[in-house]
Amino acid sequence: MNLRKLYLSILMACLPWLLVACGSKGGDGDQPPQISSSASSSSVATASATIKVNQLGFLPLAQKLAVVPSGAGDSFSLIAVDSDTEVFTGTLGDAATWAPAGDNVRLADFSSFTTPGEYRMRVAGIADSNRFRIAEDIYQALNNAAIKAFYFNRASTALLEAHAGIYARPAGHPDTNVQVHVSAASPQRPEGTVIQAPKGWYDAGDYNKYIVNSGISTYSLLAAYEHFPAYYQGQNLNIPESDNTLPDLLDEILWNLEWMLDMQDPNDGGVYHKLTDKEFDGAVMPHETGTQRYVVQKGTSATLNFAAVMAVASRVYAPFDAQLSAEMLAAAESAWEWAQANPAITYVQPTDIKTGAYGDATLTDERAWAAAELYITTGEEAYYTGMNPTQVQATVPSWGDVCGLAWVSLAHHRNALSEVADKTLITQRITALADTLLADWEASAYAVPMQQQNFVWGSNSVALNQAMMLLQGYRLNGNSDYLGAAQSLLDYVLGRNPTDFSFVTGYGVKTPQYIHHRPSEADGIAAPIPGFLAGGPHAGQQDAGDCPVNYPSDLPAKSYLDHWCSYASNEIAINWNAPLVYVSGALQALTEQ
Ligand code: 9MR
Ligand code: 9MR
Repeated sequence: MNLRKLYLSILMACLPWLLVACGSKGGDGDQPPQISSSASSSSVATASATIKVNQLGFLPLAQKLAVVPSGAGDSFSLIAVDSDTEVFTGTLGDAATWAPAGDNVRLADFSSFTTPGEYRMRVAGIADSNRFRIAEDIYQALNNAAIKAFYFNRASTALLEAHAGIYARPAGHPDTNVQVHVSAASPQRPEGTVIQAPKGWYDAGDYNKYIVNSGISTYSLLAAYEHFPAYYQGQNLNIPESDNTLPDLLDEILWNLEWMLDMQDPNDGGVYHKLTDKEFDGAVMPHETGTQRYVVQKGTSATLNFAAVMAVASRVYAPFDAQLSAEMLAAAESAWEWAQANPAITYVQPTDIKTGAYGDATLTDERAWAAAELYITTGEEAYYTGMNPTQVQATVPSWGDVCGLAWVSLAHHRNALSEVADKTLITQRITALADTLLADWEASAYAVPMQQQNFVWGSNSVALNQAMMLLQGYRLNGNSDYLGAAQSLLDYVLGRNPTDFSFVTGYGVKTPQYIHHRPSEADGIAAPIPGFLAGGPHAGQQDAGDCPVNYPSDLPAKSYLDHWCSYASNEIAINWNAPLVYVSGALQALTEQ
C-alpha cells in the first residue's frame, strides 16, 4: 500500500473520534454479525448531532425529507446559499428513535418547496446542513457516473485519456490464456486446457469475474434500459463505443455479455462459476498482476443465472442485431438444458482457490428467474408453468436471491404475455412486496424501510434494491407513496443516513475517499475513481481483524469505515452499482418535471 495513503487514511479514519484510541479491534473472521450495545457514546453523539440530508439533492417535484436530531428547535428553514436568505419554513415531525442507529430524530418535510437552486437546512441550536440542490436534471450526472464506473472496471482493455481522463490506465487481464481448473475438467476440456474469455467487468475491488454476481448486475442494467429506453437512448457516456448506433448503456453491458458468452462450455451448455486467480491480488493496478487465471467448476447456479441474463439480452438487443440476439437465445436455451440435466450442482470452493465464493445452495429462485425470462422471450408456455409461479414469492433481490427479478420482468411485460400467465398473481406479487416496504418506510423514524437485519455486507445495495422493487409498484399502479419511499432510499445512500456520508464516490459533500478498490488504491491519485457506491454499514464488521482502526460504532447503521482495510463496509461491487443505476435513472425519468 502506498504509504502516503496509508497515513492519510488512518488519520482520516481517526479524525472524527480523536478521543477514541486507534487500535486493532481483533478479528471476528467470518462469524455471523454480532450486534453489541457497547457503542462509544461520544461517537454516537457526534454522528447524531447533525442534519442528515441527500447531499446531491432533489428533482423539483420530488418528495423531500431531511432527518434532524431531536433536542434542537421545533421548526426548520431552508436557506438559499447564494443570498443567505430564508426561502421556506416548516415544523419538524414528532421525535422517534431509529433502532439500527440508536438515534432519536425528527423529520423535516419540504416537499412543497420546488424552486431550483442551492440550499442548506437550518435548525436553531445546531449547525446548518450540508448544501444540496434542487434541479431538473439532478440525477443525470449521477446516473452517467454510476454507469461509467462499469467502464472503469473493464477487464482486458486500456482506458484511454479521452474516456478516462486522469484515471487512464494500461490494459489488465487479457484473459486469453485461461486454464481449465481441475474442478472444471470435462472429457472435451481436460484440466489445463487453455481457453479464452476476455472482457467483462472486474467484480468489485478485486480483479476476478464471477458469473453469479454478473447475473443480477447485468440484469439490473438491462432492466434499466428495457424499462426506460427513451431516457437511455439520449445518454452519452463518452466511452469508446459512444459513436456507434447502440445506446451507450447497451454498449457497456455488451462488454460483460461477451465475456459471459465465453464462460459457457460449447460442448455441453454448462457455465463455469468464475474466472479467477487462485488468491486475491495485492493493492496493485490491473496491468501489474499477471498471475495465472482459471475457470472453476461448472455449476447450476451460474448456468441458470447465465440462462436468465442471455434470455433478457436476446430480446433487448434484438432490434439492433438479430444475429447477436439469436446467438444469445441459443446460449440461454442450451444453458437451461444443462441445468435441467444437472439440477443440483452447487458450488464448492476448491481448496486451492481463495477468491470470492458466491456459493448458493438454494437454486429454486435462479430456476424460477431463468424460466420466467425464457418464457417472456420465447413465448413458450412450458417455461411459465415450469416456473411454478404460485410457489414463487417476490423478495428484495440480492446476488443469492433472484426470484424478485422474475416478477420484475413478468410485471414489465404483463400486457404482452399469453393467457397462461396469471396477470393478477403477477400484480399481487409486486404490490405485496412494495406494500411491505411501504409500511416499514412509514413506521421508520428515518423514513427508510431498512431494518436491523438489512445491515449486511453491501447494505447500500439492499437499500437500492428495496427502492427498485418499490419503483416496480409505482410503475404498476402509480401510487406516489411508492415513488416517495424509493426517493427516501436514494436519499439514504446520498447522505440522509447516520454516517453523514454520501456513499457514491465524487457525488455529494462528504464522500468515501478510501474505497476498497484496487485501482483507486494503487493509481497514485488522491481522489478515488468517481461513480462507485461503497458497500456501506455492515453490522458483522467481518474485516475488523484486518483493520488498524476501530469502527466508529457497533450499531448496525453506523458500522462503516472509510478505510482501504474495510473490504466488508467500503468495497465497491458491480451488483451494488447496478441498482444505483436503475434507481437514479428511474427517479430521473419517472418524477414529474
Ligand atoms: O481484497 C479482498 C476483497 O476484494 C474481497 O471482497 C474480500 C472478501 O472476500 O477479501 C479481500 O481480501 C482480504 C482477505 O479476504 C483477508 N485478508 C485481507 C484481504 C484484503 O486486504
Ligand atoms: O457481496 C458478497 C457478500 O454477500 C459476502 O458476504 C462476501 C463474503 O463472501 O462476499 C461479497 O462479495 C465479494 C466477492 O466475494 C469478491 N469480490 C468482492 C465482493 C464484494 O465484497
